[in-house]
Amino acid sequence: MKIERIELHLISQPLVHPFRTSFGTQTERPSILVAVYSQGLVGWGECTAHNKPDYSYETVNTAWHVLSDFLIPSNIGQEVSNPTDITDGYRGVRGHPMAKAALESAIWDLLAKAKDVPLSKMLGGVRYRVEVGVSIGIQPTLAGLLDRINQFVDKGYRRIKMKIEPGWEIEPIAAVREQHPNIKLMADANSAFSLEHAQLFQEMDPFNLLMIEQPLHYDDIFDHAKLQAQVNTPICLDESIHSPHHARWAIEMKACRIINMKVARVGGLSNAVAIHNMCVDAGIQMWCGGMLETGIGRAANIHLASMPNFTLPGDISATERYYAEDIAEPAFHLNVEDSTMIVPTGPGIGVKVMLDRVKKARLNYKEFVA
Ligand code: OSB
Ligand code: MG
Repeated sequence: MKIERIELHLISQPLVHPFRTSFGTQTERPSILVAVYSQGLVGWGECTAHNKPDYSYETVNTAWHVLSDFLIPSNIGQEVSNPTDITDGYRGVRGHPMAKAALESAIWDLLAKAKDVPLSKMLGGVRYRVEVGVSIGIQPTLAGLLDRINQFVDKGYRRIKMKIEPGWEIEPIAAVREQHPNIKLMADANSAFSLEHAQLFQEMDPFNLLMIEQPLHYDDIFDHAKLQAQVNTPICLDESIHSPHHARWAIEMKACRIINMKVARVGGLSNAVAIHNMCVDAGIQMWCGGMLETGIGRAANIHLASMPNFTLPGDISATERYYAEDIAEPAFHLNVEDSTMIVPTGPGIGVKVMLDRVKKARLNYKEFVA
């Protein structure tokens, strides 16, 4: 099918609760929504870059630039029958995985809709429901943290991820573990520590954490390998894995036992599938990460998490945990009996984008016609 028209919508939605990680606090979530039109169908993708280059070097402005000036011009008017048809045009563009993933995901959605199958089917998904958890930001007080975690446990979440940073680690982890001796608990440092903190991570071993996520530098693999050799708790890499190459290096160097898969971080679903298959062969566990996505990105994440090697609960929470009113319907809810979410069964990502809401939240718009 021919890519007839592409739209970019830059929106911003307030988060229902501020989200603090070691790199900063988010109160508003910008997203670039990419819509690809062909034969009366529309495929949607979401770019998860932030306003600031904090989680990664990409921002909404760099992604807008790379999409508008390089990626879209190389794809508009092109015939596509397979998602990999379009990534050929990306070879000349170094880096910028979040920009690439947004457009590439929209093409996957479009092609799945053209075939009239759910995205999960195109990806080789094997589950109708996926296990999920919730990611809890750094809180002003310990009492506040326990309170917030209890709220989510009461709602039915059975896997809790807590954010850590230097000065907010052992004490809050110990306090949460004391209150919830058996819950699946993990800590995400978002690159806030260095190898000199190895002893601190050894002290975490007795808390029986599911994993420690991205303790060291955002582009490091080498030091993570040294740290993993010194701690019993599995290390999970998030920020450091940008492509199948990085995944292979991390696996061969034994830098981690688990990989957090974010489509945006690895430049698209095709790379996500390649890393998934590499992890199957290497015996590396995976789970689906989150970037506070709108219903578009969250839907894609749920489809992805239905693949066989996503054996650990994902950072995929109910819509109400992020937004008062999201731009896609239906909203996602948690199944309280087993802390799961249902994989949408409609064609493509299986959610309906509410254009009136997109327009209400919109800060910028651009259209490209073949
Ligand atoms: O490190 O996993 C992370 C959100 C923004 C940027 C980085 C991260 C996160 C989360 C949120 O932890 C997970 C979610 O979407 O619920
Ligand atoms: Mg993380």
